[in-house]
Amino acid sequence: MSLAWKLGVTVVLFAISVTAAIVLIVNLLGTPPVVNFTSPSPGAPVNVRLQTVGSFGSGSHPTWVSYLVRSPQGQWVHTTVFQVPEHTRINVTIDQYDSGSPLRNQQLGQVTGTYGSVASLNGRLFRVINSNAGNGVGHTFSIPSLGVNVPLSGVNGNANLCGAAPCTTSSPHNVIRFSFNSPGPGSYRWQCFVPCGLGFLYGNGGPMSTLGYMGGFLKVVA
Ligand SMILES: [Cu+2]
Repeated sequence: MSLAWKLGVTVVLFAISVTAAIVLIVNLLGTPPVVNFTSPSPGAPVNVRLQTVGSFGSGSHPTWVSYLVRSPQGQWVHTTVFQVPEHTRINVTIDQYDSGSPLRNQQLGQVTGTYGSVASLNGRLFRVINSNAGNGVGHTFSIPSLGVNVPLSGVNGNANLCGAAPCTTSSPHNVIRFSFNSPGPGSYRWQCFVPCGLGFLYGNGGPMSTLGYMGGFLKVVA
């Protein structure tokens, strides 16, 4: 092996490792915090509360739609990553503060993968939402690998909507509740399937493709 060849290989390997290090650092820095939910007693249901806002209102993307997670201590955290125990009933409450629109795919108007394949909207059970009527659907909460999909009804767009997170229940909102069983340990991708990234190509860029806004991970631990 000539010296030039050795040098060349060294330079290439160095470049690859530097690139890998940069990618790793960017990813680590870009990962939103994890909110950890534990059972009050072994096997007992876990209560998770989320909110969806039409515009986050501050930070690097104030105009973006976003989910937030309320910590067990009652603090709203700007993240979409939360952790639950395995094989446990997860009771989810979502305060939905955003307006809605008709779904492009009506199938996403169906509630699937939850206890009884139902959810409740402001206390009333439902199995499907006709998004072409009323205020449409603002977002969905969907965990594709678990078959979970819940459409979140929009609020009246002409109302005085909350424009900065965290929103409080004094702003117009819908309360959606449902339960599902957590699976075995792993990291499960969840996301909204309404292309709600206003101003991005087909609505699928920006918040739709950024962790911490319209998608995240359900982390399940033993
Ligand atoms: Cu959305």
